[in-house]
Amino acid sequence: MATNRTFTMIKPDAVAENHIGGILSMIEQGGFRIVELQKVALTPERAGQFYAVHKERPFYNDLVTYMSSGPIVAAILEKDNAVADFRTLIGATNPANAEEGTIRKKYAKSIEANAVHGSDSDENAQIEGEFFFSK
Ligand code: RTP
Ligand code: MG
Repeated sequence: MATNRTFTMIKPDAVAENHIGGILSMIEQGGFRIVELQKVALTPERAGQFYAVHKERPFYNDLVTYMSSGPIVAAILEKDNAVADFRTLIGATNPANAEEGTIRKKYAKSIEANAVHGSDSDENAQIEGEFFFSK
């Protein structure tokens, strides 16, 4: 089951600019089924917890400030090969390097305000999904 699921967030910039519908539409068009969906605001503490893996990175404090700057949309998605296929659909972290047809190419504004999150492994998809949606 877990191998067919991934976790995503629509980040604060994309929510603020009314791109929830456009992004969810690209996700569904991409063959993903939305299993869970929730709009929620992260406190700096929760955002810091979510991205704790990046604690030592130079962009960590900015990232926490950004991710708690406004509501996000969290979702669990289902599809064969979900984690890898979703990373392909969202495109490169830096939108300058994102391919045509990807969510970040269309909606990301910068390497930080890059519209969406996608889990990077089955294990993290499980952990991140449980961070928002209790089992
Ligand atoms: P995500 O985890 O959000 O799906 O993004 P990702 O795997 O493509 O990138 P990652 O290396 O995990 O970085 C997490 C998020 O931190 C912000 N970031 N800012 N200023 C910078 O150089 C920088 N680098 C990364 C982005 O919001 C990135 O998505
Ligand atoms: Mg990542």
